[in-house]
Amino acid sequence: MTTLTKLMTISALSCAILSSCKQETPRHSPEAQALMDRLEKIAQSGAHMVAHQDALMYGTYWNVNIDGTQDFTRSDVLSVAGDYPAVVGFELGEIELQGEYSLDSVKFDYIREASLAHYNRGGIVTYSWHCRNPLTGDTAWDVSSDQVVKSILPGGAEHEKFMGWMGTLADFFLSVKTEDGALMPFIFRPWHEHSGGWFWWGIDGKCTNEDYIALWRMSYDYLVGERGLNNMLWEISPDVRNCLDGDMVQASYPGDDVVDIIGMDCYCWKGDDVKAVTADYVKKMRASLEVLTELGKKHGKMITVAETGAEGVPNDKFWTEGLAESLRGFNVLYALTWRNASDEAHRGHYFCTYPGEASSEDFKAYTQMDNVLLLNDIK
Ligand code: BMA
Repeated sequence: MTTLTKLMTISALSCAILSSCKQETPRHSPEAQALMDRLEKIAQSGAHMVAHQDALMYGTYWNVNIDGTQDFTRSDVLSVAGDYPAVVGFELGEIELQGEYSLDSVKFDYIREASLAHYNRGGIVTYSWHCRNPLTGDTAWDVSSDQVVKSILPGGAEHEKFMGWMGTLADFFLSVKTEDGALMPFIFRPWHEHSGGWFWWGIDGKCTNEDYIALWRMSYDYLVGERGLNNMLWEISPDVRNCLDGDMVQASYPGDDVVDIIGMDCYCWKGDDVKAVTADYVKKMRASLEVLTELGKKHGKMITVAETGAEGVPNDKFWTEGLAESLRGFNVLYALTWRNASDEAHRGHYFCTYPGEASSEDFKAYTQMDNVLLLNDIK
């Protein structure tokens, strides 16, 4: 080999090495890393962000799909507290069916626009996905078979079909672009409440820990590795039921390399004695947050309350006596109250407040506490 040929071979080899490095998707895009840094600062401050599901799509007595007010400026939190929630959750269930509307009758086009509107105002977006049952075609709550996850893993009969569903989800994510053309950074929270047995991906009888981990990692490999979606932070959020079980979280944990945030879903249940019910909720939240804090430390992850609230807010002091009391002293990034449904069929299915609602004054007082952050507080 002449010196020249040697040099050419070496340079071809280093090009090959470099280009293979280039093809490997970095864990986080610069925008996702900036979001991560921003969130870490907030998490360490001891304050937590107010978060509300579908906040810009509808509220108890309004709905962008119906009212035609598609500038996404309305929110029940804004109407009561004078500012938007810092974090807005959006639900992508049924995007896999390739229709125009989500399972909650929200246009996907509006979800994209509202996400960007919130992002452009300085807010943070999180997406959940109540994906249909790929084996039966029924809803996410169809737990008639314990073979669903197995059937969509590589080699399973529904694998191709399910990857097509993931493809549609990826297409949506790839369409959410900021003004400068970058993919909008966001938090993705798939396969949630997996500690229960009410979703087809639940480890309580519907799928094994191993298959759950395989599902998570397959989702990650596809969305990030194959589709290049490294603009998202991955959040896992088991349901606490009586109290978060740390061993359960460990056994079903997909790995530090594919998780950025560990959250928990914890609701306040119903009962005649609203004060006693609130006290139970506080107890359950605080005990679970102890466990979550330890898990967060162990894995070096931020922690959140990914879903919470009391349906119909029966205690008009729920916010100060329930939520604020639960979070006191913990370093929680955000607490997301579930949706305020607007349709007649779901009347009473609200978890936050709205103007004139019995707990609205208390909600306002809660949002005025020093450690509670609305949108303007995180800018
Ligand atoms: C549930 C309920 C349902 C809704 C689903 C997905 O908790 O609010 O009505 O369809 O979340 O958003």
